[in-house]
Amino acid sequence: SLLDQPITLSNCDREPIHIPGSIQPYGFMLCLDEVSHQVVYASENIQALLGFDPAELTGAEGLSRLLAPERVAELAKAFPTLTEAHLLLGVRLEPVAGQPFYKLIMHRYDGLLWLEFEPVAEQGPASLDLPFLNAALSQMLSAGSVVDFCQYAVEQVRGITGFDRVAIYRFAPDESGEIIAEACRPDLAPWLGLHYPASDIPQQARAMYLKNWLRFIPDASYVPARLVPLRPPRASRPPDMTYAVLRSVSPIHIQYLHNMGSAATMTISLIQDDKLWGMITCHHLTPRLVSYELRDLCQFIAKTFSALLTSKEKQDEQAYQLQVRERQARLFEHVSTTSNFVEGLYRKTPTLMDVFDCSGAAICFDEEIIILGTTPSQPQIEELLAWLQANVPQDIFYTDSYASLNPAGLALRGSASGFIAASLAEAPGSYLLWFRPEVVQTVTWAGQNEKPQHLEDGQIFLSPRQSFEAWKQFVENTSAPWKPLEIKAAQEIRLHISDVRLKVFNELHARAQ
Ligand code: BLA
Repeated sequence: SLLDQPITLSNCDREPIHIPGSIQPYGFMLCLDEVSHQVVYASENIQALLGFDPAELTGAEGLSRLLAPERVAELAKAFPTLTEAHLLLGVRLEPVAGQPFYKLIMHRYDGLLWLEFEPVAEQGPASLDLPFLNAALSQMLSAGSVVDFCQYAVEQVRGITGFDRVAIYRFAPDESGEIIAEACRPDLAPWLGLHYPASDIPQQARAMYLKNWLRFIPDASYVPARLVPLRPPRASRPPDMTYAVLRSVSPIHIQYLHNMGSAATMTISLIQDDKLWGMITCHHLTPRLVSYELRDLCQFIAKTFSALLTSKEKQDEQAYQLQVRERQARLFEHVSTTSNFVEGLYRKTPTLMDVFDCSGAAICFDEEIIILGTTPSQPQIEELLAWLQANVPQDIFYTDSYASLNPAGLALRGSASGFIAASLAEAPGSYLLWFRPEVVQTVTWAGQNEKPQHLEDGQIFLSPRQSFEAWKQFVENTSAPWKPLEIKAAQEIRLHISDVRLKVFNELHARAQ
């Protein structure tokens, strides 16, 4: 099997996590043939939990070993209605006295009826709390920005579940992620703002999380219980646990959780336009059993979040657009009220670099270079101007990876891995420049300051540090991408300056005549 081989960043995507053939043993599992309703698989921990051999569940009367006859009849009625969606029932097991109360979570998938039995958690209310949901929804609707929206969601989920830490992890287009909101115990070091590389969550896991919104690991130090075939199964591979609650988690991820110091986690997908936008991730320092009902409530919050997300992102975009327009208008006012347009661009705030997000800007006009914020050095800017003149015919040019176009860009990663250049009309060699540094240098990577480690057998030690090194190579010399509205703003500034210069020129010309 794959796990007998050393795990590397490149074979991680191939671990078949949907068919582990084992479960987390805090509950137990039966799989019934969807046609004959006979028990095909049973988890081996039935022996330990209930005190009898799972083989006793074979035969037509199999379920009667577990449940009272009325209950078996009730289940049989529900079987035809099952789909991939979970159906939840409370059950008391028969005939052994002193059994804990179990919940039965059922679904249909892969030609099987899945019966998962989960012991009832002691803590927490079990029923739907409508006033809570109403208040939670009102709060989410009222959020004026994506960040507030995320903050409300993590506080709600922490309020419901009591996890030590609840965070929202948002994916970037390159599938790396950032913690953008967090609610945690005050004595824990915050993760807010930390970035994690894409390889921490491999592709097949991302695909599964689009189908199954919530994953729960109440005790990460569990020993998996095998799912044992009680009669010859139809498929030659273990059954597909994509929708199973008790699915045993990848041992690689379990190792990762140990290294992270997490004893229990719950993770819920946040999905936008059929893509994974992010995750609500909950961590606890000690094992923690959260009831199915409360997990369901959290899933409801995550689905509501997902449904509202696009409108919140639009709000952010509109607020940014408004801010850019307003600053641009004030910049134009400075330019119009100063005799020299160059001075209008930098003497008063907002300056040229304040209109949209950038780390530095330069006004290169008439052999003179005026710099604002963090920029390359004067000679480096001169070299850049020469490159632009020789290679770029467009009035507006932008890149988020200058080094991929010109090796000279390798020297500019701290200030200008990306830039926008607007040539000034009727002034060859004159440009306005906006700069952005390399992303790698502007974000904080989880585990960045840890030493990379290898296990003795050559396997990688699963800490964020290891995959950080791999990730870095992909994104070196790249800045954050320029937004269309930023490029448009640069274009408008260019045109405005052209207008102002033309007007001044015409006035001078008229006076001269
Ligand atoms: C899964 N890795 C995951 C999941 C998360 C992370 C959230 C999903 C777990 C779930 O839904 O229950 C990573 N968790 C994080 C990160 C944070 C967090 C970044 O809380 C930040 C705060 N993991 C590695 C490497 C490999 C790897 C290098 O770091 C492979 C070589 C594998 N991660 C891996 C696998 C899974 C996973 C296989 C799937 C686990 C499963 O569902 O079975």
